[in-house]
Amino acid sequence: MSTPRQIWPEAFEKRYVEKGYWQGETFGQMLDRLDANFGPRLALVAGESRWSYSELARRARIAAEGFAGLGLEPGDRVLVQLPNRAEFLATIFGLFYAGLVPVYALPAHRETEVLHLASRSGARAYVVADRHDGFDYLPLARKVLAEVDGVEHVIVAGEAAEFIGFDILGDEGLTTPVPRNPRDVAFLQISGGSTGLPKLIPRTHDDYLYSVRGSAEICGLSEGSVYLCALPAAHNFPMSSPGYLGALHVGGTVVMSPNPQPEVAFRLIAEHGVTITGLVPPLALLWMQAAPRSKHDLSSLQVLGVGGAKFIPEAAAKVRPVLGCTLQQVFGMAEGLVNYTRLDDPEEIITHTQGRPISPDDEVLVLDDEGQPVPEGEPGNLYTRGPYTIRGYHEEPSANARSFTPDGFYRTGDVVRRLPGGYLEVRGRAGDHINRAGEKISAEEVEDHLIAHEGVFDAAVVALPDKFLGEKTCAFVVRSEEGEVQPRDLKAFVRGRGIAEFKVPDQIVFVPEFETTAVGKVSRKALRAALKEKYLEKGDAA
Ligand code: OOB
Repeated sequence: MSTPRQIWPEAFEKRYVEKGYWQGETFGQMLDRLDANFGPRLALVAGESRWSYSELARRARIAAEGFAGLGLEPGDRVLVQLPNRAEFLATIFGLFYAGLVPVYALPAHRETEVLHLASRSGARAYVVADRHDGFDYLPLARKVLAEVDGVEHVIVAGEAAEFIGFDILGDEGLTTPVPRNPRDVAFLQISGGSTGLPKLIPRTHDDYLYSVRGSAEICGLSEGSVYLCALPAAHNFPMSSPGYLGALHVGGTVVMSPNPQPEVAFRLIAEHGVTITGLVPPLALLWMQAAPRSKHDLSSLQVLGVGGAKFIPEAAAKVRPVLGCTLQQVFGMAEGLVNYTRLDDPEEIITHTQGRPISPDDEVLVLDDEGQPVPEGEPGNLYTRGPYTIRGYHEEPSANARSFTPDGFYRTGDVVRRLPGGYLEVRGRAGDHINRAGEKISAEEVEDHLIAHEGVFDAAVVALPDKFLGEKTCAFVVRSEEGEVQPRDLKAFVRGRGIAEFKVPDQIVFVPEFETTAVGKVSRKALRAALKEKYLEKGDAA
């Protein structure tokens, strides 16, 4: 298993350093800086825990000592699957401090994704919670340990059973961070790409911390900011747009919400004077529905970031009247590029666009299908490269050939219009994934699970419009001969394959056959498009 790397051509590196984007700080050094600058200030509120910056640093240094004591070496990968709890921050900063590389899994991931991420990243350890959301992770941990070569240690937040508990991890704590090159990969994020299982996105200390600083500034963060982490902390959005890292960078406070539901989040907003948070569109809609009836005082909230999927202008226009705060649209991707509407933009821009890039050196191209630039205002395919956008996934030669141009632009798969001032409006997507409430689901991955059922001859998975989720998954299924399989059997079967619940198809439609052309099978892409069109034409997709 090769060590993840991320390399920009020398001329680009030079420019990014000269312009002050890459400042040569590692995450380990960042922790020391935060401790020195903000020691007694409140860094984190999570459940019963209230940690100052010094306390966060102390916990992270102890965890770092523990990780190092397990024999993990600088650069080793550690799979982290933790919900929004205090241990999340102690773990990731502990790993950084020990020179280790977190690989971020979502709490919703199950066996299939976790085994894949552990083996693909070459992880040597797995940090996981005992239970969350009614799911017991310990049997999964046993499986990872037994089945993934290379994973030697499991560290558990909560009841550790036979595994290593947080309480016995370290003792005194490391006193200085294990040195890393700021150009080294700091962590691996996962992509929500359109083919197969998630790909690994290597982000460096230099590139990522630039996006954190840039985001903190654009989002108006200061020492008085209180950021509510409502989405799963492993996501790029709550991590750095501006996220908990942005809030910590400026000496603000992070409040962890165990889930993003209004009844939980509103109480935290009122109790801790939350000033800013980030949500995917369906949750923003839910909050707007719940706010007028809520007994909690939400008046501290100044900024609501909404992103991950398209927020329609009609909904966007309601944010200020209903929640009394400024909407900030966020169009980002774990691969890099993040766009924001600016807080002082005219209302029209805030409600109708998905913002403009963080950096003057974010290069954005909008091209037609032949690779030619389209005129401003016309829709086209978005390509980008820049000081915090990766040049390739970890160990994915064929995906890299598809997803990156020879001169290093990332093909985002998004169709956008570029408007005056460099603002982007997201129009749709060329790629074949489903964006279900901000969760990206690969059609191919779900099809593979369906086809594994003996009652299924073939399956094609498409996105159907959904008022609340934005998109929902619909699987068109051709039964095998004499097959009797029913939708609920198929859903149970797919769930039983150990995948994240959000990937289980929302709807299953049986069709007698898939049309094929004279030359044989049509491309999956064309097939999905044809099935969807036919289904929507019938008008019963509501
Ligand atoms: C965020 O990151 P990912 O990696 O889960 O997904 C990226 C994709 C984009 O390529 C685009 O297709 C879609 O999600 N997307 C949006 C959007 N924000 C993301 N589509 C329409 N409107 C938006 N505002 O989703 C992510 C990462 C950082 C910050 C925010 C979101």
